[in-house]
Amino acid sequence: MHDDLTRREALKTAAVVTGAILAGDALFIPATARAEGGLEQPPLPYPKDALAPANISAETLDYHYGKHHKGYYDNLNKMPEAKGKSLEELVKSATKDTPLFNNAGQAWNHDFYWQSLKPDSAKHAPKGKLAELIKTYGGVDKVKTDLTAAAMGQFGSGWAWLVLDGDKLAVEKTSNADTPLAHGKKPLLTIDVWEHAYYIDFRNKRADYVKSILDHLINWEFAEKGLG
Ligand code: MN3
Repeated sequence: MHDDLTRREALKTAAVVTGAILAGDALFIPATARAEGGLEQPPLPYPKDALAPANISAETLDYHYGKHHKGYYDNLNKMPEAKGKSLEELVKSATKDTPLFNNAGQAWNHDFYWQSLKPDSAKHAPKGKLAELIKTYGGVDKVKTDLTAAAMGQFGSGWAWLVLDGDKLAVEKTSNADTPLAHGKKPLLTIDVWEHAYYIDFRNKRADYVKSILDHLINWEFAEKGLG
């Protein structure tokens, strides 16, 4: 854990130098900030056991962050066509359903997913512009109900999203590595519904995993910052 924190501090310093985005204590570094030496998987914004009270175990994060997510970065760094480009550029420009798009989309989506979760976030209600947009949408409970429906309605692997579409909130789902970023929308929050996200802790019970996230981990502050 100490090494993770040290690394995060070093990346924060690098972010100040290169103009990367710091979202509170969390770090979301556009890959342009470190494109020289290839794309680098950002550190988790919390210790690996931080989500355990919400039943997402350190073991899950060992595999999900340490194997699956890392694997997408490793794959990208072996692809000549990815060289010198930021992750966002790759997601927006690569042809869908190619290895380049799939690995870039998955790397980006997971960066975003880790930031979409925050230990003990149930204490924090949406505020400011986000609270206004949610009111127009129909309320926090409607956002949660619709995110649950999107997560449960995604057949097979994919993602459930809260996005800004024009000037309104929308909830949607994407398959496999697809992402609203590639469709001109602004992602605000995401829930990974690939089985690797929940199978260790929840086995086949995707609904329980989604409920645990929405009850305990969904990071409204990150969504607020995403609105700018
Ligand atoms: Mn995943």
